[in-house]
Amino acid sequence: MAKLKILEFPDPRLRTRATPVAEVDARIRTLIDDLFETMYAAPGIGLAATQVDVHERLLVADVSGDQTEPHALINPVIVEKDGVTVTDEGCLSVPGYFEPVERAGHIRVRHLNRDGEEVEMEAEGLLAVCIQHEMDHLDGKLFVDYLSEAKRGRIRKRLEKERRQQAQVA
Ligand code: GNR
Ligand code: NI
Repeated sequence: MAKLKILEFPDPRLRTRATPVAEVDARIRTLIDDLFETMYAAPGIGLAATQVDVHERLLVADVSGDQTEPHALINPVIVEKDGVTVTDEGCLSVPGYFEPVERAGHIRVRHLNRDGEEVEMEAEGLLAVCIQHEMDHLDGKLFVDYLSEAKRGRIRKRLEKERRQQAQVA
């Protein structure tokens, strides 16, 4: 198992559109294990492969709070969505910022599981929000894209400044 480095906004690699996983093999299962380790260590409730600079359609999520409900979704597609919910979202790639984002409140997602089987799952509440947030990452989209350009610009400036200061002491 390995903890991976998480890319941070405005890194242009976060804008990459991921391509489908061709085969669920040992490499993909190792990547899933590493995504869980990285997500739990952060700590976070979800992580997309895009965030660790792997541009394949794969995400993990666990909103249980005690690491008891791990979900790994490969090539996910939303086949049904309804309702609207607004959540204060954060992102491990935008550390320190939380802003309200509107999402569907209930979704049905078709995907491959870690055994390569095509399955569907339903999600609502925070898990539904998290899966939609992760699927956005796979398309190169971040929650800050739903905010005003002014707000996104301020966040980008502050994160760039922090990064420069970190580089000075490192
Ligand atoms: O840890 C995370 N918390 C979170 C809170 C509200 C809405 C979405 C999320 S996902 C985030 C982890 C992350 O950045 N996943 O891409
Ligand atoms: Ni995120």
